Amino acid sequence: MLEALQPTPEPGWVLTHDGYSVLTESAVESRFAFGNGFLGMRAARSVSRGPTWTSWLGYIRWSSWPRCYLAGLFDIPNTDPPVPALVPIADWCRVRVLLDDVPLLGHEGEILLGTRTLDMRRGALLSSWTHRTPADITVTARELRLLSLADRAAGLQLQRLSLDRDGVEVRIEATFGLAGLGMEPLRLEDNLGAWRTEGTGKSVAMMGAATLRLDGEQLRPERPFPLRSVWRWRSVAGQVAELDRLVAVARADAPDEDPVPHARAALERSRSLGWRGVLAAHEAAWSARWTAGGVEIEGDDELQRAVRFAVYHLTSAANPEDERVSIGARGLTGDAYFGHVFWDTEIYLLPFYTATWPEAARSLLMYRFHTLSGARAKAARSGYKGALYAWESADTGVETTPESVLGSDGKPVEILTGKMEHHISADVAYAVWQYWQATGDDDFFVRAGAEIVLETARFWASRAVPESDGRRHIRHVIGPDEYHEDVDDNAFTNMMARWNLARGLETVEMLRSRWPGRAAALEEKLELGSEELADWRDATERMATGLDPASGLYEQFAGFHALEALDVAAYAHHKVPIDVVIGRERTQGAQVVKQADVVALIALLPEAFPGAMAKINFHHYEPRCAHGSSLSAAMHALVAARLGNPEIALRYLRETAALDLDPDPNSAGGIRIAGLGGLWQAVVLGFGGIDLTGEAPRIDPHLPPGWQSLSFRICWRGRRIAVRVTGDTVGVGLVSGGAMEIVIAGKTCELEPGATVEVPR
Ligand code: IFM
Repeated sequence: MLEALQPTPEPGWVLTHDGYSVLTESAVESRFAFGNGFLGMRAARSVSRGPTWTSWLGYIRWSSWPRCYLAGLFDIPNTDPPVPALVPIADWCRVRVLLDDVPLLGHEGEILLGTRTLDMRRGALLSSWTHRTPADITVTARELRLLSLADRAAGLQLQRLSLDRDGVEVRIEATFGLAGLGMEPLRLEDNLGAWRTEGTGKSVAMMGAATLRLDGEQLRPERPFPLRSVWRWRSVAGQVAELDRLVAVARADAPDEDPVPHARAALERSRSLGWRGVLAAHEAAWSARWTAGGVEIEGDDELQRAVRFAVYHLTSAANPEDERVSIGARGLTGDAYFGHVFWDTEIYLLPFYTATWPEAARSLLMYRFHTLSGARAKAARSGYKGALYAWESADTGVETTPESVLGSDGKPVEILTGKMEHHISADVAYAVWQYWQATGDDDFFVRAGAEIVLETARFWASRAVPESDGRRHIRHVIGPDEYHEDVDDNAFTNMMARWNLARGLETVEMLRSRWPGRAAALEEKLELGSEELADWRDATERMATGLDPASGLYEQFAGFHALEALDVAAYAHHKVPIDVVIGRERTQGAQVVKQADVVALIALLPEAFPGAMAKINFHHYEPRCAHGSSLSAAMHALVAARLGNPEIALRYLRETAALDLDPDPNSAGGIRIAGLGGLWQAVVLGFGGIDLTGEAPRIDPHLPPGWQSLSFRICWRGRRIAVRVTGDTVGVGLVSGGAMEIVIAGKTCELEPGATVEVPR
């Protein structure tokens, strides 16, 4: 077992945290979280943290927030307002150690060593600690925990423990902590637990199988209670106890479905492999993902580590096998935002999955297909046609944004994003289109994607109202810049809407010419007639855009330029967001942007910024941005990199990297995964200069000074391509798939299977 507990030796593949602080523990637990898109687990200590059930936190801080999440397991808790939230499942890694009947607890005695290591290469959390108890017994232990990427229902825990004393009564309990919190028990027997959510009628089954060996000899457990194995022995100094625990988890979404047989089958699979087999399969699955999605930077260790951390969490968050779930704003690493799904997924995460893991991208988009009915209902309820996706979405696609939250003064603050942040509908359509372009997955497009594009286009035509000035306007919205609410003609929203309408028209044409049967069926199902299509055309032609043709500048929304000019940089040193410093009212009256808005539009629709327009708009809006969201810096980095401004790009990239890698207490609620997706985009799409939107991929890199090389792989229409950019050359190899064309630094090249082309930069 000892070998399995050793971290990958290369320092660039591991993150290490020593010690323990009540102030940062929760953030460390997020940062070092591990998962497989079905299950996610925070990196809380498994042994010595003690119970964590206190509820009143007036002047006491949480030190630890142990949580295991199961994607899609939503229920509505007793909160006000009542919005669905992920229900935690049992903490299957909990181990209690009692020495002479005294529990080993972190806040008692002295922790001589306490190190957690996130082994990103192996997708495993490793720990080692040495704890001297008040009775002067020293316990030394090492641990590995993982959630299998090879079999998403499976988890594994290995623990190796020894004492420095003879004659101590040792008692080890492998339990399931917090079991059934917020759910009603259905079954509790032997090594099986099953629970059901109270409101939504979903259920979860968990099974465990634990073995303990003492100096290699298996010890018989006592089974005093379901889901608890207890071993006792009298210690001999230096004697090694090795615990291995397999766990299996299954979810059922309907009240008449039983998850137990699925959990049982999963446990059987793991048992037949044994823990070594489970570990080996998991490591092989991670290795395959690193080959497909890894990014290598020579010449910048800090960003190398950051991009690896990003790929680690992005890989841990997705599940290509489940079309009914998507990725929440904090993945499965924390409670913030209750597991809700935002535009973050389509705009910040999808590019990574589309380019490196198309199966995962497809599932995420299918989630939007399965939640179309929720989006249709929201549009209809708001008086519009087509599909208006929920700003915050859980499992059904119904809008789940809380209508108000408590402000710092204890008074409720109305949340308008659920009512007004409509660009989400175009964002979903955008991701569908990007995926389809890059993968050529016609089956997806014809079966699901086209309907999303058509229904969202239909929404925009009903949303953009013709007015007496001859334009169609989209009033009363919130753009990505959420500091300004209830604005008219947000350029991001209107331009994305126009793009969505144009793709809707293109979809109709394409379906009619390539898949006439499907076109007829869809047009009939959606009752889409020529009059409506003419209206879409009119909306694309007459959409208000806020563009001043003389200056080339888009106005972020109608009236933005007339707001108070503010020296945003003067507030950069504050630890809290600018709207807290200057107040909500002043923020709303000022030219201060919460996050990339027009700048995000430059990234998404570069064709809307010909010639010098991209630079003009970037340099206008960049100084006005206060980066009050974790999504912002990465988008600025991407645009700056594409514009060939590596200095600004690197600055924003380092800011993004710091978000969850630095000891920032804001990570306590989970890692900010959109920032991580943005980081990958800034490196690969920005510095790497990848563009997968055309009939052939284009590569136009902008390597920053100091980087000797940048290497990564991407998928394109069934092929896998390896890219290596150096200061002088761009090398591209076709790793798998048939011959293709690729445009490298403006030069069209033929790529043959197995061959590499190298083009001078
Ligand atoms: O979706 C974002 C939004 O753009 C800014 N606030 C946080 C949300 C979730 O990450």
